[in-house]
Order: sequence, then C-alpha cells, then structure tokens
Amino acid sequence: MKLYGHPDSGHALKVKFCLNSASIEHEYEVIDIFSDKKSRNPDFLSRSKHGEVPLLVDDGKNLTQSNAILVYIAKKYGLYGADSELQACLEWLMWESNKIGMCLPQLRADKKLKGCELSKGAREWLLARYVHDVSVINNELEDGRSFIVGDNLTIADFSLCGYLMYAEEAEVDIPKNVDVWRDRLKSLDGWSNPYEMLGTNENG
Ligand SMILES: N[C@@H](CCC(=O)N[C@@H](CS)C(=O)NCC(=O)O)C(=O)O
Repeated sequence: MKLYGHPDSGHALKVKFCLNSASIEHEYEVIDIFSDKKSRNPDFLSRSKHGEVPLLVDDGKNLTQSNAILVYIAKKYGLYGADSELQACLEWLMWESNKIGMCLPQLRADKKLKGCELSKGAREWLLARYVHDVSVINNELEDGRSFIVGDNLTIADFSLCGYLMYAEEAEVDIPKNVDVWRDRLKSLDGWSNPYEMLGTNENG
C-alpha cells in the first residue's frame, strides 16, 4: 500500500492519520502540489485521476478522494465504523466535503499560501460559513460524546479533523467542544504534527 500526500494537504492528513492510527503498514511519498502538474512524478500522474493528493495505491487499485479512501480503508480492515456506523459516517463524510471542507481550507490558504489571498468580501463570506459549520460540530459534541458519531472513533472523525488540525493557521476561533475533541484525537497513537507526518518520504 502506498500513499501520496503533501504536508499542506488536510485531505492527505485525513488518510495518513487514519493509516497511522490503525498501524496499517504503508509507504508514503510527498508530491509537490505547488509544482506544475505536468512536472509531477509520472507514475503518480498516471494513477491519480485529477493529479491531486491524496492518492492511495493498493492491490493494483488507484484510490482518490480522501473521504472515499477513508471508506475503502474502513471496509477493507473492518475498522472505524465500517460495520455498525457506516451510514452515520457517510452522512458526515458527505457533509464535510461541502461544509467545513469547503471554507476552512480556503481560509487557511488565504493566511498561509502565497497567491491564495482572498478579497475582504470573500474572506467574510467564508468565515461566516466556517462559524456556522464549526458550530454544527460543536453542538453535536455538546452531549459529551467522545467522538463525532458516539463513543467510538470512526472515519468521520478523521474526515472532519483534516483541516481543523490546521485551524490556527486559518486564524479562526475554535469552539470549546471542538477543541476538546481535537485534543482527544491528538492523544491517539498515530498522531503527530502534520508537517512531520506528511513532510517526509517513508519506505513502508
Ligand atoms: N476532493 C479531494 C480534494 C483533493 C485536493 O484538493 N488535493 C489538493 C491538495 S489539498 C491537490 O492535490 N492540489 C494540487 C493540484 O490540484 O494541482 C479530496 O477529498 O481528496
């Protein structure tokens, strides 16, 4: 199994954190996502449908789209909600991809990445979306549950935390329950700083 990612990619972080947390052996290669697409590793380009990370190669299959990859891992290994919580996980995965995953990455890029600066109006609009979306997660956690679907860690947690683990770089507020939940995830085996986790090539 081989994962391709980049240290600035919260989408790649979801998958890397899930694999590390489950102690699933894999190789890892960094792809320079800021380089011209055509200049990227040709083997990677031939396998990644949109030339994007994350890409997971397993058993001759080329798997793309972070949330779909999480479902693949959960099903293959019977982990993280694959058996009893799959429907609830899928709901959060779909929610993530056009809610928190469609404002927080842009707010972070605005503050962190050259050439990704937002106009004032665009930042305000995305910030309002973020405040709404993060409050949805915060409210869900209000009953004191340990993880987003309940007391068990699922792929929905890996999905939702992808960009929330970089939230400070976006210069946004993190509500209390979300902060506690993030700390709980950071205390899991397999967690380390995203730049350490995703910045260096690994050979299985
Ligand atoms: N919807 C995709 C998003 C993947 C994505 O946007 N990847 C970015 C990094 S976060 C990328 O590879 N960008 C480089 C490019 O498009 O050239 C997923 O969930 O995996």
